[in-house]
Amino acid sequence: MKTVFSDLQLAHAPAQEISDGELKPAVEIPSRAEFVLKSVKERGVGDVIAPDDFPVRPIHRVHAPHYVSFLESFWSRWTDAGRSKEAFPFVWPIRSLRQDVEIDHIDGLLGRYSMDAGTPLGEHTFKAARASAETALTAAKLLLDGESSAFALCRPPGHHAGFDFFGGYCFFNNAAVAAQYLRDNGLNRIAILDVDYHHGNGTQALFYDRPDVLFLSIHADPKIEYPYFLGFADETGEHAGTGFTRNWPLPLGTDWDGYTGALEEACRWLLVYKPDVMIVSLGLDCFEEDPISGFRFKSDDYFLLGQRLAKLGVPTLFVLEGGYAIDALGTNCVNVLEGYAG
Ligand code: SP5
Ligand code: ZN
Repeated sequence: MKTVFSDLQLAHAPAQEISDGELKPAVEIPSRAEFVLKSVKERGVGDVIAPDDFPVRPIHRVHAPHYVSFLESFWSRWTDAGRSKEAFPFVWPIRSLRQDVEIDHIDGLLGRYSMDAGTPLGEHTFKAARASAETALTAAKLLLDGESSAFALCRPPGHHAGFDFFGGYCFFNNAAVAAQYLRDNGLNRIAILDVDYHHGNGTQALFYDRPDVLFLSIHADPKIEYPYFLGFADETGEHAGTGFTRNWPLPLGTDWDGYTGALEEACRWLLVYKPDVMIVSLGLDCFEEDPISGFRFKSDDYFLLGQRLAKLGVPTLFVLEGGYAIDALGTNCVNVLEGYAG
């Protein structure tokens, strides 16, 4: 299986994040990607290739052009305003505030275009996020060219980012950009299986009313875990997309045995849907030692996950999402890929 990776993705290097009422060292950091890359090379997963250049169009197919421009121009506007450190949003246009005013102040814009205060933006965030999306696009192209699987080593991750907002360490929704690209290049049915510990709210929202992209997500119960406001079992799609979203919220402490029931149900939906390609939003934060998560996967369980997905017999694009137990991240990730490859 080929891996797609770009060094530009390392340029987004947040120092701190807001968590538990404190500024703490950021967990979504460049070494995540470096550890995964190291394991991919050491364990001989396959060739590692750099992404192709893409026009911005495939990103605009998923994200509002004004949102893309906001990210692109962010750093110069931020520094023009006299700021020099990484940025955190701190005000949002919620219910009783007006949603319809045109914002021009950079602090207002940060709130307009975000969902949380836990996602720092820096000088190189746009460059890295764009490279991350192009990494996913290049991997998608490998499948169009006849490969039966590919691994997009994406960073920053993507599944919390939506049409016009960032959050949850995500800026462009890499899996969604890849899915739309596959649709735009002749494939009819795409399934996204999101196994990140957190619900993929951005991905779900992007495809909620569409039957051509099935969204399946297994994650920590949003009653007690980020992102809190989406990912409940009664969210199953709307309009033409009714029935094409499925959510399996699971309790804190879930281990592999507790997970397999939901995974089997998701696999049943996948077999019924018969996608041309399955995209796996591959978060590795269900791991027992993940510093911000509450599931109990062991490293060996990730082999089993890869093996189970291989049994579906569907061309598969793996897109890296979360996972913050840095030391084990490469091992866990390549365990999935090896389990899949057999
Ligand atoms: C892609 C991805 O996995 N994004 C996750 C974003 C989670 N952001 C919220 C983090 C809250 C951390 N709370 C710390 C709990 C442990 N004390
Ligand atoms: Zn996550």
